[in-house]
Amino acid sequence: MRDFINKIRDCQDKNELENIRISILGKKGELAKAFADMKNLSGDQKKERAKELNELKDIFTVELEKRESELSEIELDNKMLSEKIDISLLSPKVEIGGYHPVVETMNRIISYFNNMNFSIEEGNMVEDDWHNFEALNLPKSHPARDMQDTFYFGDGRLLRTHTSPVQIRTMMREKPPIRMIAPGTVFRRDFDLTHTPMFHQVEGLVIENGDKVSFANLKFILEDFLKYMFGDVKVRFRPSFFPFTEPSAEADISCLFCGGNGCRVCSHTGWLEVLGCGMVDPNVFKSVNYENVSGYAFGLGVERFAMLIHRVPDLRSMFEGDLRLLEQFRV
Ligand code: 2NM
Repeated sequence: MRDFINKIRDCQDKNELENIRISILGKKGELAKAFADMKNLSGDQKKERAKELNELKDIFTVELEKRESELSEIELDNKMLSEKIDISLLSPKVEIGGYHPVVETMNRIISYFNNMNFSIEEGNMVEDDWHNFEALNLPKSHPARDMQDTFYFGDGRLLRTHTSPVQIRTMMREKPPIRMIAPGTVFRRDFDLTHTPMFHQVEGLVIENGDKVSFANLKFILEDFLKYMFGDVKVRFRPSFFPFTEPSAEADISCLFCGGNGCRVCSHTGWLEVLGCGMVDPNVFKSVNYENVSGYAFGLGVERFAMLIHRVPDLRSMFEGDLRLLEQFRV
């Protein structure tokens, strides 16, 4: 009997187990034989033997069922193992893009003036002499109109050299009060270490009826703006000249590289020039037929802002599309 139990427990295969079952419990199996052999026994012995054999039958049945379910489990485990799919395979790497530093800086500038209730105006990159120069008090002999600086199409059209024609068109389309900025691409025939033939500007214009707008208003908003853009810097205004403003000024911030002590970047002055501004020249108002108004205007180069904010030393890196630079601006 021990032999049969061991045989069942050692069995590794369901078919073999079935054969074992038949050899024990089958019609011609060992138990059937043992029952048949009882015919020679006397009444009491027969009863005793039958009880014994029935108990054996129960034991074998339990053992067989136990082994059967063990083998089923092993079979299932093997099946699962052999049919396993490796879903851990890596999918192709997804490259996530980001804004170019110039666009990001432009968006930040726009966001400041948008919050200050300025409208965002756009115009055309292809302009005419009147909107780009004449209306802005740039006399015919002014060096900024020189063939050297402007891309001309030869038919009276040109690529705008600043976004100021947008201000002119806005002033002619609307009437004061005006509170606008003009962000956009501009073009100049200039290409060296610090100049590229295409770059980006944001110019701003505020006009009110009467004499409500003063240089103090200009100073306040531009100082606030520069601190928003550059953080904890000092701001100063220096007298300057532009044909379209009078008086004119340039705004400097304390050098971001040396904190104002003087270094190569700020030419040992402690200051960095960041924008031009002034009170709109009366001749500009004459061009657009405005009377009895006051206003200020300003303009800045977005590439220069982006370079200073991100401490990028070479302007050309803003246009090369080098991923080693751009990857650092991923969102
Ligand atoms: C600057 C500096 C100073 C300016 C002037 C005007 C307009 F159209 F109102 F006359 N728009 N932008 C201006 C003034 C631009 O850029 C350095």
